[in-house]
Amino acid sequence: MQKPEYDAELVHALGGAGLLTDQKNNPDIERLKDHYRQMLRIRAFESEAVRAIADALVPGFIHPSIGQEAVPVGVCAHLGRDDLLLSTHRGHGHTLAKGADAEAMMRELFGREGGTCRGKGGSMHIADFSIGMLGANGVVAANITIAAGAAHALKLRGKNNVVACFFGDGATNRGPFLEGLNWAKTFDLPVLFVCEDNQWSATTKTSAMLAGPGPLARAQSFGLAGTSINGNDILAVDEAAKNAVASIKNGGGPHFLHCRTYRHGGHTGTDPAAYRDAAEAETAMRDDPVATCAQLLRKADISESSIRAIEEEATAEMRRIKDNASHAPWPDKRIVYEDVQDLGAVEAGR
Ligand SMILES: Cc1ncc(C[n+]2csc(CCOP(=O)(O)OP(=O)(O)O)c2C)c(N)n1
Repeated sequence: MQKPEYDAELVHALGGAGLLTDQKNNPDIERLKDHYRQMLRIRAFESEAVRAIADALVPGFIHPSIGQEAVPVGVCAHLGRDDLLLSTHRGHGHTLAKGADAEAMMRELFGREGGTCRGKGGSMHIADFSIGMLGANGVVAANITIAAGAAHALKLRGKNNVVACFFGDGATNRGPFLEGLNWAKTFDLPVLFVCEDNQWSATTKTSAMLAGPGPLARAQSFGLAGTSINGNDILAVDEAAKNAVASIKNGGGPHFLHCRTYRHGGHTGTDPAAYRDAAEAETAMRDDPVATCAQLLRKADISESSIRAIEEEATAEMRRIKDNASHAPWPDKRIVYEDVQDLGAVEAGR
């Protein structure tokens, strides 16, 4: 499904796509509804994917981002088709928000024909170059240096596009974080680094292994401009991403967005997160991006039935998609030898 276009007249009245003023007091309702829809689509997609694990439909691991939906939705609302995206092991939300076909993604999770990567990659390797999505990545922080490289290519080609690179708080403890940010700032490359700080690195509390004041300070130490925001507040993410993308496109160099959020479930779709303090989880989950957005819609006098209709539509879409994907055929075994880099080695049986 394509990302919906915004109403042209409305966009014109607001001075251009994404250039919204005074969002807090006077939010653009159609835009807010669209954010709500996209967040619910992500949540419904992942809820169906988690159910599909129990149905033995998912051969590999999945890492749901339920609870973190405002970050990809608010950021990707400012990306055009020719802007690029680098994602992580927890990448469904980023990929959907960039406009990927949800059924192709579900087929990919199930290893079926018609999957984003012809069923050969699974959740952690989804890529869709047709929408500028250069890849999820199962190697923590490895996408950061790839993003710097992609942005360098854009700059050398004289393109006025940005690369959005999402990663977790745990990734900021790895070497590629240093390498990627250093390179991006040295050459003033068009990268928006988005740290989704959900406080956890798999089963370890990130604060237990983080020296210094945290990810934003690390980015600032390289000279990057940046901000720390409540990543569960869709308006805050929308506003911060708007400013960051505008600054990058005006030649301001790389930008760092530190988004404080929370992973509602465990590390993977089957992890019960028993290592987590129940009181911490309960408090954090009260700041739910979807519920907060629904509240904003209510405040703007959107009826309960309209709000529910958006939710029901997203749920129905993803149920249908899961059902279709579960009936999709398996790929022809021979395609395993296609799309591989060193075909000579494969053919020689090495
Ligand atoms: C280089 C590397 N080390 C370890 C792992 C195992 N691993 C997978 S996800 C993860 C935690 C990553 O935490 P964070 O970057 O905060 O992302 P989050 O899972 O919270 O989205 C770890 C340690 C890995 N995939 N790659």
